[in-house]
Amino acid sequence: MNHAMKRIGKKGEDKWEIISYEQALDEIAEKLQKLKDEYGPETLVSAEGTYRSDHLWARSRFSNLFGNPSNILDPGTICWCWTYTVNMSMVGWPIESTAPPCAPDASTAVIWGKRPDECYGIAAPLWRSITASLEREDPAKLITVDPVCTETARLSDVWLQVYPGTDLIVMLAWLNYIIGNELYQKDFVKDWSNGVFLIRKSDNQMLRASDVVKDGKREDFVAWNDKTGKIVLWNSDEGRYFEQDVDTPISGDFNVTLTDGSTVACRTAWDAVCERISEYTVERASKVSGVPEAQIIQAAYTYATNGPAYICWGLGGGDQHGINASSSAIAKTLLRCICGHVDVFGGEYIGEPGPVGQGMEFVVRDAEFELSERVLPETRTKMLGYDINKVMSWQGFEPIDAAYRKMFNIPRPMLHQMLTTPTLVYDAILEGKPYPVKAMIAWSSNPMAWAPNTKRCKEALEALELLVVLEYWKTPTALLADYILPAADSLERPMATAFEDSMDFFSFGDRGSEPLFDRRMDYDFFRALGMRLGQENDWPWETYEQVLEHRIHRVPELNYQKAVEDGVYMPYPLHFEKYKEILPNGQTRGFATTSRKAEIFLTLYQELGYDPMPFYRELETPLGNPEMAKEYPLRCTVSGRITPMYHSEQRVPGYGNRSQFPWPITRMHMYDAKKLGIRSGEWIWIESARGRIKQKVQLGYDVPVGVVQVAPSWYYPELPTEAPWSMGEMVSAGNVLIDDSIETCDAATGVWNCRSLLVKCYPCIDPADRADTEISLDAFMKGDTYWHRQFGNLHHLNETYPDKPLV
Ligand SMILES: Nc1nc2c(c(=O)[nH]1)N[C@H]1C(S)=C(S)[C@@H](COP(=O)(O)OP(=O)(O)OC[C@H]3O[C@@H](n4cnc5c(=O)[nH]c(N)nc54)[C@H](O)[C@@H]3O)O[C@H]1N2
Ligand SMILES: Nc1nc2c(c(=O)[nH]1)N[C@H]1C(S)=C(S)[C@@H](COP(=O)(O)OP(=O)(O)OC[C@H]3O[C@@H](n4cnc5c(=O)[nH]c(N)nc54)[C@H](O)[C@@H]3O)O[C@H]1N2
Ligand SMILES: [Mo]
Repeated sequence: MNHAMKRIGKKGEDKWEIISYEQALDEIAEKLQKLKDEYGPETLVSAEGTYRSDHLWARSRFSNLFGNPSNILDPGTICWCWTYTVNMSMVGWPIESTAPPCAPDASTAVIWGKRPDECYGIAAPLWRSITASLEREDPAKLITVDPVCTETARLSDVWLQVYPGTDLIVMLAWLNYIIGNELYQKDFVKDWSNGVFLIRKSDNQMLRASDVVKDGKREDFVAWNDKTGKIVLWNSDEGRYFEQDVDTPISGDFNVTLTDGSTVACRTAWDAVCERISEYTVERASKVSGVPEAQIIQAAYTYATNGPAYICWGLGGGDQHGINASSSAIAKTLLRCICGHVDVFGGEYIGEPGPVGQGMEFVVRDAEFELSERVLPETRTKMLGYDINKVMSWQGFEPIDAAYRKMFNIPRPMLHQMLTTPTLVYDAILEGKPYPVKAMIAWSSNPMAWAPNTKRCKEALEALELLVVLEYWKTPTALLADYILPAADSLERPMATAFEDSMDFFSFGDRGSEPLFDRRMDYDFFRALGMRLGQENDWPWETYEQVLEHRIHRVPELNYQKAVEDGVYMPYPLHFEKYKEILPNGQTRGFATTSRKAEIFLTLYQELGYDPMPFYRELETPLGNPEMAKEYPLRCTVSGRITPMYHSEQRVPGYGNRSQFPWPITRMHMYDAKKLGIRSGEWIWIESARGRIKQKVQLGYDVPVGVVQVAPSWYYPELPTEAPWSMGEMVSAGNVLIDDSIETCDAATGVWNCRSLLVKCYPCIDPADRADTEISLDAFMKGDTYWHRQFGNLHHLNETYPDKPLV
């Protein structure tokens, strides 16, 4: 896409008029204003993709100033942004990093549902860190958890070949083994976690200081002090107990008198966690996950005892596990905390925007640009999903933001906490529930390829009154647009990023060239639109170079040239155990959470009405859905990154990438294929209760029997754009198979399930029609073969050509 285009035909008909970018902006602004006047600013949804640029804050800024409650349709709901959020509430930092800074120095690397060599490629920091750790004199132990035999699985000391979607029960079994065998760090639990706080035995409610003393605060907590044989109160604001001489047990039953004089039976939060975990024995996990008990034990033992370890962030490790998602993120960080791997050299690094409590001489963070504080309380409650997936709405954001501001003096980034699960966006567009959504700006996003239930996604996109798409290519999503605007690419723009405020270092870069043709940066689009919609005072930076200058203005040692030439700005070396630091104000730093402790018992979840401890449920599996499994017997995971494909990108023929991966590939075990009459390399149908698609099958022994792995994100740019071809948008798209019903999404976060579905598979060509079907001698002699029958079928030709009988 090199020019702005306006639709002149019917939606999807692919008829356009080329107009100037300015005209497009004028018209879009006018239409948006009209829709805003009629339906309110909440009628707009922004659809975005995974990290394509550092311009996400500009979308937040535009949307906040527009008066939108943050209606964002974003794959971050199943990709990192939600674990970012869960981890913020547990340890005050998105500890599950895309590239763990300590990976080269780790003693144990856990690659949980991640394909690091394919995702980002072998030249990228993550893969290099892993290989560096394996090539040390004291090589790291490598643990891989993946249903597929990946490259890391092959290199691993232990490979847990789980059934897709059963990871959580394995995590819980690790915890069970580690706690049961006392392999955890008691000191950390006692001194740095909220495990010592008291909860009511009857309903697990965390006791608050306001429950036990008259002028006690709700934000403060209650522990038992063995030194006095009485309760002691925890001052969350200052990160200390209100008394000096304190020794808090991590375990025990206590009777506590409340302000109303009644007595309540209590226990420590840690005891409740241990009780919960005791349900998940290694034996139980082994049966559910298909992983031998000995392997689960070996992995858990190694993780807990072999020194500093990290668990790599990966989509198979819970990100796309529907109702088990929250619990998976919680279980992983519980493991990190109790095994003492948090913020230690070689373990899980906790970053910071800049030195805490020592002024603001750090690079301006994304969150400072977003203006989240400008969104009014009455606007916030209108967010789609506000009361449904509360952790990913303002309800989860506000307490995390408060704790973050307190520690770091700046807001917590709202890109990407405030996201709406697609189902709720479809509902709003198609059913007007809870209010009509009429407009969407899709930038760096092809929801027709990424969002669940592709058919419903299409219905929703078609029903919009205004769809604006900012793109490089004419995608299936762009085909449904009213306006397509050409986007400038990464070489045509400068950049400054700490990866959505998740790192403490910054990456900078200059542009390689000015944008060609009429292409503009996404930032330019949001700014220009904002300028037309009454936001003139809030976009002072005309160019992105000026944005970058502003980013670095607080750091004396940086200027534009230096920043872009150095490429990386690391204010100081990695440093560890920061939670133990004494701050300039004399307080112990702790964690940037509401209690300043590591929240292994999630008070945020409890406050919002969710379970504060992890628990396992079956996803769509033969065990969970035995009836469905009769019709759809195979387990399916729609997953697996491959280089050089990037989501739905790199499929346009003629650039050298498509030739490497011409077709979407489904992996299947030999044994299943033999039973099903499926042969390697042929097209097969993959059908779920939602619909069916076709892909080419690759047979082998690298997936377990009974499991198929289907490739996501496929469409065919080479097919005609007009209906009914529509670039083959539904032919092989993995997400046609996916269930988007809200009950199958994680209640707290809206995460949907792409990794454990029930499907059936069958060849696209009826085996009877195969030209090379095997013929037995016996059948041949009897004249009972495919060939004989086909021959018989030719008799009608005799009638067609009576003069020349053929048969
Ligand atoms: N080349 C390339 N690189 C990319 C991308 C791309 O599209 N192409 N996308 C980028 C983005 S946005 C992301 S989020 C990352 C994602 O990168 P990854 O997290 O590596 O994503 P996947 O390869 O989809 O899944 C990882 C692994 O999970 C396994 N798996 C599938 N189901 C399960 C399960 O239920 N349990 C377990 N334990 N494992 C399972 C798969 O076999 C696969 O090996 O990659 C980024 N990098
Ligand atoms: N079943 C299943 N579904 C999945 C996944 C899975 O593993 N399984 N993975 C999920 C994950 S983790 C993710 S992140 C999503 C991926 O979802 P997305 O990141 O939205 O990926 P695409 O669908 O390829 O759409 C991205 C579009 O952005 C365009 N683009 C690239 N760079 C820019 C830019 O700088 N500006 C603009 N304006 N446009 C740009 C590209 O041309 C492309 O068409 O898919 C999710 N969906
Ligand atoms: Mo992603």
